[in-house]
Amino acid sequence: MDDNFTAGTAGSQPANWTVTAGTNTSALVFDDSGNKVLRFTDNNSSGRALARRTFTAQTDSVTFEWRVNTAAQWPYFGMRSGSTNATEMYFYSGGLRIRTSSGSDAQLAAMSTNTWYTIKVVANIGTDLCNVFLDGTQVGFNIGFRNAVSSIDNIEFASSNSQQGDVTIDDVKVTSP
Ligand SMILES: [Ca+2]
Repeated sequence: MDDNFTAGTAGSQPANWTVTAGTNTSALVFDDSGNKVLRFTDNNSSGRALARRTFTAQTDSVTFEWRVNTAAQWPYFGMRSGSTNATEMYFYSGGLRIRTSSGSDAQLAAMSTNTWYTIKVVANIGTDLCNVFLDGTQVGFNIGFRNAVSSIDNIEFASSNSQQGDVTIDDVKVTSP
């Protein structure tokens, strides 16, 4: 799966994604100076917009890569098996975080708001461990999944439930060996 949103229509929800948007939030294709992106707009402190894309279930390993530029705290990026999170990541307080199996967060690297980053997560479904790369530099080493799973079949992006602010996503890739 490889989606750069180029085929999308600005102002419309992206094709092949399931969007759930709370009051005063949206997830729409946006024309960013000639480059189409997926823009989450969130003006709700108790709701969010979420976009999910499903794919053929993978049982070996999955690589999930995307570019992100966030103005907001607590955007969410996840890999899932049905409704169970295998990986669950956030940006908060200047850092890229991953939620561990205990429910606490580990900060992997510094990140800034309003800056483009490429994040890549290589998930090994056999061992329930993942490696995380930020702009090509490995920042997470054999981190246990949020929950052990036997397959991965969808990814999600979302703005924050409790915070307001925009999050922009582009160049989403899901690959498997
Ligand atoms: Ca694009």
